[in-house]
Amino acid sequence: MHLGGRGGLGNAHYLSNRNRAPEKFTEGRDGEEFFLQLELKLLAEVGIIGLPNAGKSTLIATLSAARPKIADYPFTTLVPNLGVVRRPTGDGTVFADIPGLIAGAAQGSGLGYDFLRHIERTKLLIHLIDGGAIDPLEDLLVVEKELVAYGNGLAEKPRIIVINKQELIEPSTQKEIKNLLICSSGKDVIIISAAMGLGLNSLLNKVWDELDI
Ligand SMILES: Nc1nc2c(ncn2[C@@H]2O[C@H](COP(=O)(O)OP(=O)(O)OP(=O)(O)O)[C@@H](O)[C@H]2O)c(=O)[nH]1
Ligand SMILES: [Mg+2]
Repeated sequence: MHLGGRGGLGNAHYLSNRNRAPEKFTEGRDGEEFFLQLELKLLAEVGIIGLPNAGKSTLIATLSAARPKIADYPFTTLVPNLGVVRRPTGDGTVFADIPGLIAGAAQGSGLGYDFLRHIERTKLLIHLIDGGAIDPLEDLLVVEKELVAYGNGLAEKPRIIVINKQELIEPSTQKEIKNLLICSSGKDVIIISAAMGLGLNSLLNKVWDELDI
């Protein structure tokens, strides 16, 4: 960025009755040059976080008019997607789907670190876990560890834990996973299928409840 310096005084400034043709003037000052780094943080009220492939983009696509890329491989989402979700009152609430987090994200691994700062200003996190994963509890812990490592209050932010891909899991296994996650996190856990549209009302009711605190 370049800021011009103060202008000098021209000879007209020194014009007087006694000096009708002044030759005096003063030099202008040099300008200043400096670099400014401006950072834009997204303004979303709700952030959707989780490991790659958990179904975060599928969820925001189901809940809003956002149409992010969805695919069966990790790191499909490279930049955050915003979507507006309608409340029962008709107001819109902005949700952000951020790129998948992996172990070490807070130290710069994967894509998630750059985007963790975007959720610093959200009021609530939806922590999505693939219920069909080999070890959903481990998946919960990996992301929780990153929230703690990143700091800036992310670990203390209100967070709803959500198991996704319900229709892929046997009902008895659903209960088992849910109990494990409740015991580990001390929080209530909701099961949904973002792809089939199951459990979304329960999830949204919880979101609106939490946002009204
Ligand atoms: N069976 C089933 N598959 C789902 C569900 N939700 C998402 N998927 C699938 O899971 C895969 C990953 O979905 P995405 O929405 O791209 O996952 P993501 O969490 O955004 O992934 P990244 O952007 O890579 O972090 C896709 O093949 C989806 O179709 C679900 O409820 N049930
Ligand atoms: Mg995605």
